[in-house]
Amino acid sequence: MSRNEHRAHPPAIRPHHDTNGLIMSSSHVGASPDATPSDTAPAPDASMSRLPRRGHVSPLVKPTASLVIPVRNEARNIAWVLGQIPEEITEIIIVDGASTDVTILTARSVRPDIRVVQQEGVGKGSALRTGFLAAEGDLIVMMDADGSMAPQEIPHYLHFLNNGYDFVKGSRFVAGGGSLDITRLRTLGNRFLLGVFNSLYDTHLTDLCYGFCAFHRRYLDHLKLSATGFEIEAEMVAAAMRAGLRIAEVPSMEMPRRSGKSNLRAVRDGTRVLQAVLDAHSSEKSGLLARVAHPRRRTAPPATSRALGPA
Ligand SMILES: Nc1nc2c(ncn2[C@@H]2O[C@H](COP(=O)(O)OP(=O)(O)OP(=O)(O)O)[C@@H](O)[C@H]2O)c(=O)[nH]1
Ligand SMILES: [Mg+2]
Repeated sequence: MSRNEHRAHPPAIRPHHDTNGLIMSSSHVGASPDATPSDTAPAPDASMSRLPRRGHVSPLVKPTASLVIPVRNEARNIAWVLGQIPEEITEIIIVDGASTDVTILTARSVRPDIRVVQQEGVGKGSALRTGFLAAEGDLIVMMDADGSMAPQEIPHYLHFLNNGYDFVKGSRFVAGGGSLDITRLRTLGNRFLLGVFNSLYDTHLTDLCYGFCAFHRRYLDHLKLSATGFEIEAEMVAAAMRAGLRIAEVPSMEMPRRSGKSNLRAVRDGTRVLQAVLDAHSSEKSGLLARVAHPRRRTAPPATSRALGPA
C-alpha cells in the first residue's frame, strides 16, 4: 500500500477494552477534563459537556498540543520531520541524548521556535520522560526523529484525544497501517510480546512496541513511568491499561529510517520489553485477574454523574 493511499483513509478506530473488560465505542465521548482515570466515563449528552466548569479548559477552546521528539544523532533526518509538523502542534520539544552531530543546529535552523532540553539519564525512555515533564500542552504527542513516522498522521491522534479518548496509540498491524521497515525477527518478537501483553491484560491490542502515540497530559502522573530504554512504549500502554484510560489505536505506516543507524537491539530490547510488561502486570491486578477478583465491576454503570457533576 502506498503512503498516499494510507493517508486518504480516515483513521480507523479500534474499540478498546477498559480495565474491566468493557468495550468502549467511538460514541462514548466526553470525559470530564480533570477527572481521574477511574472517574472518566462517557458523556450521555454532548451539550452538557460544553457547560463551563470551574478550573476546566473550556471544550470550545482548542487544546494546546506538545510534540516530544527524542533525538540522538539525527542530523540527516530531523529537518525532514520538522518541516512537516502540522499546525495543531503548539509546542515542539526536542530531547537531546548528547548528540555529537549537528542535530540541534539543524533542528533550530528549520524551526527556530523549538524547545531543546537535555535528557536526564540515558536511553530513549529517559529522554521521553524528560520531554513529558517539560511539556506544557494539554495534549502530548511523541514521535521519532528518524523519518520513520509521518508527521501528517499527528492530526489522527489529536482527533481521538479531542473526542473522548485518553490515550491514542499508533498501530502498524491494524487495517490501514503497515511497516516498510520491520524485519522478520522483529515481527516475530513483536507478535510474541503483544501476545503476552494481550493475555495478561485480557485485551486485543494490535501493536505494542511502537513509538508514535499521544495522551492527555493530565494523566502523566497516573502513568508513573520509570522505563529508561525502548521498553518505555510498552510500559506506557501497560500503565494506560492499569489506570483505566480509554485507549484507541489508529493505523500508522512505519517507513524505513531515512538515514543513519538504529539505536535498537532486537534481543536486548525485546527482553527489556518483556520484563517491563511482566513487572507492570505484577505490580497491580488488572484485566482478567481483576475481573476474577472483582466480578461485579464488570457490570458497573459508567460514572457519568461524577464526570459531569457540578464543579
Ligand atoms: N534523546 C535520546 N533519543 C534517543 C535515544 N535512543 C534513541 N533515541 C531516539 O529515539 C528514536 C527511535 O530510535 P531508533 O534508533 O530509530 O529506534 P527504532 O525506531 O526503535 O529502531 P529502527 O526501527 O531500527 O529505527 C529516534 O528519534 C532516536 O534518535 C537516546 O538514548 N536518547
Ligand atoms: Mg527508528
